[in-house]
Amino acid sequence: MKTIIRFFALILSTSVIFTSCAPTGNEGSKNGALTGNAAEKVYVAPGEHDEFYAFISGGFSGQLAVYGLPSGRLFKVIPVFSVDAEKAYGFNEETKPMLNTSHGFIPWDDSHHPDISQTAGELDGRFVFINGNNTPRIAKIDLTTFETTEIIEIPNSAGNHSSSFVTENTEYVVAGTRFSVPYPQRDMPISEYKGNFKGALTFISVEPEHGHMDIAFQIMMPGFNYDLSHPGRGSSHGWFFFTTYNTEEANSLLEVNASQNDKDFIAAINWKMVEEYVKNGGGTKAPANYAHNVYNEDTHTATSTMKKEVVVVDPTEVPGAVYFMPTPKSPHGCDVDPSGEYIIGSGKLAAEITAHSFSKMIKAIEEKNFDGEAYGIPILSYEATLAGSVKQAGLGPLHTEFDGQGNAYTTFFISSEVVKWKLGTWEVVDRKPTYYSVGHLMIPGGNSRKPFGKYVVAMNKITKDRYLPTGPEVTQSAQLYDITGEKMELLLDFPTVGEPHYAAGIAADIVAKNSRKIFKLEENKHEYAISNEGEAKVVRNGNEVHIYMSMIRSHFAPDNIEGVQVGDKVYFHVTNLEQDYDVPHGISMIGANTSELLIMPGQTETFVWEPKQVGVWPFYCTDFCSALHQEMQGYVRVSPK
Ligand code: CUK
Ligand code: CUA
Repeated sequence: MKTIIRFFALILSTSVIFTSCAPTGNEGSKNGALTGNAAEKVYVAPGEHDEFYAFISGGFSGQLAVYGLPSGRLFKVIPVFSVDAEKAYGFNEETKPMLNTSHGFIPWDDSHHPDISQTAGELDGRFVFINGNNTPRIAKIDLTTFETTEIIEIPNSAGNHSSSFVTENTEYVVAGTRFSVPYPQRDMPISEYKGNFKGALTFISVEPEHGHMDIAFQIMMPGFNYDLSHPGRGSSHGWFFFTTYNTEEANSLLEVNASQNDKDFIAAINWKMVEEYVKNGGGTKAPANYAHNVYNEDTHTATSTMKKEVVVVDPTEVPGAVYFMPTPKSPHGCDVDPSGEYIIGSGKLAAEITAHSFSKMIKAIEEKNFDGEAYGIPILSYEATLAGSVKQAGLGPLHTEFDGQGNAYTTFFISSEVVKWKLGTWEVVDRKPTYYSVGHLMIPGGNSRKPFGKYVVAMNKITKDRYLPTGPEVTQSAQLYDITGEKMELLLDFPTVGEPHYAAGIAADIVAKNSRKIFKLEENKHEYAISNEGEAKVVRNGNEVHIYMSMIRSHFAPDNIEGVQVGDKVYFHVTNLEQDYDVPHGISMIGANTSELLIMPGQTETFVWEPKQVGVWPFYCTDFCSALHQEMQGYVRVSPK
């Protein structure tokens, strides 16, 4: 066994070299399978709209990018976990609280897995949830405004990776810890990891009307790494599945310490049972410290609240709620097919894909077909839950999506390809190379009961020669394949923002019809809003100066401001009085330690300026808004103290 492990470890560590050669299945040209009418299939004529939205995570950019499919056109980068100067996110006073955490203001994160809210197992297009890995958080983006409207921090978690997937009525958005850590966090020797660290699986309830999030409970699991997760659906609704690795509980994963076990587990959680247990007073209210940040769309202002308590559940307290299913070789992806019957675990150190059967799992539980236990949690017999496996499919399987027509599509990182195979017969139907080293893939709706099985998007880790060179750093890349035929067909490469991990796609009409165009001025409840130029004013309060300013094509009011002194803290509260769609104005000040504000019609935003030098300092509109845009300007006179 050891030799095999070393072999895979070698492949993994040298995958870059492998993939820079022609990947398996490459038809010999740089375009792989490109056929004559690919251009036609991705062409969206000027003024026409795309058929799908794709929300592609930004990875280390911390953001979420919105693309159209099939064109691959980038529409918007939604700031989520990182500050964004273009939209003043994390710079203006209104959104700063969104990035508050128990560690203070954190201007960055690593965003991986977007998931769209569901009703009855189908995408409803109301919200996108996405995880921040580094300082564990889950964000919610409202798809009427395409803005981040809520962020909740996850206590007792670290490397919040098996997140943020939703149950089929969006009862919960679920977050699993990648790293197990001491619980409660404390100063202790790292070498005492085994048996002492815990892995928190967090179920965040989502209130149906506005989608407000609240941590319902955390299940404190044994100290493994919890890598990815997916909800049960259809027949398996009520369950949630998590891949694990490092079930050896090694505190150092140098060498391949952690991959000694031939099989790790998929943890199966009956969350309905745990929910019931907690409703009946089960679990322990434990002290915790985490931020809950909510953006209010009436006041256009976010508030951050520190929460102090969380309900934790020891899985052995709820017999029958948690099981382990042995799954070969450090499974990464954990994917559930549209019917809910098959749970696919992809052992990233394996050459095959493992499918568990949900109905067999239930039978094995009823028959107590166990193969031991781990920390009091029953381990189901491998043979008892196994539905089948796709043999010799490729090297390094990672993630699987479904087309709703009985086919599954799995990415292979090491052999750099997407492999199409059949659920139930486990035979490979087609394989196409990716350029290069694919991570996740996405079929719009592929993580629901009703996939829109028309395209698959592969998100690649390595780009190399696919675009014009741009110095040492080249863009990361996505590739679009047509999957309507028996064989996949490569249609398009397009660059991505940051490192794309997962993505979520949805038919455009479900979202577009609810997209909000404007905020009404008379409904603006911002503390410093004004509703007409007559209300514009400058108010001094000690060394604070509050400017209530308006903007409308093409002037500011007030536009000449005197009485400001060096050492003052000057607040610009600026309201855009426009009531036409798509007429923003922008503003900033020379030397202001912030970004510009780009203010949409009917909204108010605030920035702070602390002038350091006397003089008469101009300001101007930063968005070309009319023929008189260059006339949209003003002055602030700064006098000595
Ligand atoms: S992970 Cu990136 S390729 Cu964070 Cu979903 Cu598998
Ligand atoms: Cu307002 Cu340019």
